[in-house]
Amino acid sequence: MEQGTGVDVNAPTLAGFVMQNTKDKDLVILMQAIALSCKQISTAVKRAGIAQLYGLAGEMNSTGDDQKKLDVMSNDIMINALRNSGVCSVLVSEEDEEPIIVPEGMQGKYCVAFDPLDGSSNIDCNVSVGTIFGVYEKKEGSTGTTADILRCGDDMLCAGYCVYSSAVELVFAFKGGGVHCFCLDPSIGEFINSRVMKFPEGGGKKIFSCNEGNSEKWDQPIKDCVAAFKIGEKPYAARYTGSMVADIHRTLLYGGIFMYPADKKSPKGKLRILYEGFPMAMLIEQCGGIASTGLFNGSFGRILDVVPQHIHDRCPIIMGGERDVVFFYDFYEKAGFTVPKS
Ligand code: FDP
Repeated sequence: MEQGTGVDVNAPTLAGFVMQNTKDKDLVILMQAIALSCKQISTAVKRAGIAQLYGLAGEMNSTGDDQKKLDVMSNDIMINALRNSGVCSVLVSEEDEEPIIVPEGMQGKYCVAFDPLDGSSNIDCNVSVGTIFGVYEKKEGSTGTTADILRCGDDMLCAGYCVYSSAVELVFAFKGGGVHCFCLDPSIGEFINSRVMKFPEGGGKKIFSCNEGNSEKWDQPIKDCVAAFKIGEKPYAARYTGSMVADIHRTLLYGGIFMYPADKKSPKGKLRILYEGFPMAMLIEQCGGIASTGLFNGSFGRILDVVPQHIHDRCPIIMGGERDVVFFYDFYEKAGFTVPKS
């Protein structure tokens, strides 16, 4: 910090961090494009009331949800930034039915799946929303096709999210590395490395996070597990914003478990694999937690092992600290299922 000025002449910026850790200039360019998008989306979210951006755009997106004006704008922001970055070949967005193949002359080695504005049902009431992304490297010799991105989560190179809240924080990890948080410093318009993310020692706060309105359709062991969260001398606290980014951000920082399980009506759950399940699973695992599908197609597996068949495929999600996911597994074990051993 330069004395008396409040200016850090050696600010640990996102670009500097990526460069130092990877020496990959293309990845620096990619992260700069994502960071620029997040800054623009954050500004749009903040000005939504003034700029009349609340409300529906009048269409439905690829997965059948009503599109909000901010959804459409955030999608345009991401696509423009990534397509023009020169380092991407295939883009998959929650808002677009088909993958976007970058024109040949502008292609680069990365493929990005993203949800430009997740939690959009919360936009109009000013609850936190976010952007989620997962990055793959194009297969050798590929000219950029869907096959470059329809791969298991373990093939992802890096992943992250940006949460638009009282502060704007971008959280991301390289495969196999730690999880780092960058806070947007509005005075210089840059994301600055602010903290390392890790599950609290011992599991942290006992919090469960799910849409209990769906409980009638859940398996009996999930119903039993959630009932058990609520009893005893020190029951779990219930926290659910309905914005995955906000719920996962809290889970990583405070501890607890987030669940969007399969149910009788939706055997694949609700959340999308490529741009919700995979990026969050990578961050949860690298923070020391467990990211499971719960009971899915007859068994329990890691989310990162799933191979999506379609770009908008869904999978059930049970993720959080080890203490709490193991607690969840116990109810299936008691019901006679074979569950993973940690
Ligand atoms: P939204 O529909 O508002 O965009 O998949 C999107 C998502 O929000 C997640 O962010 C959130 O966790 C979940 O859906 C909420 O679903 P429910 O409203 O069914 O609880």
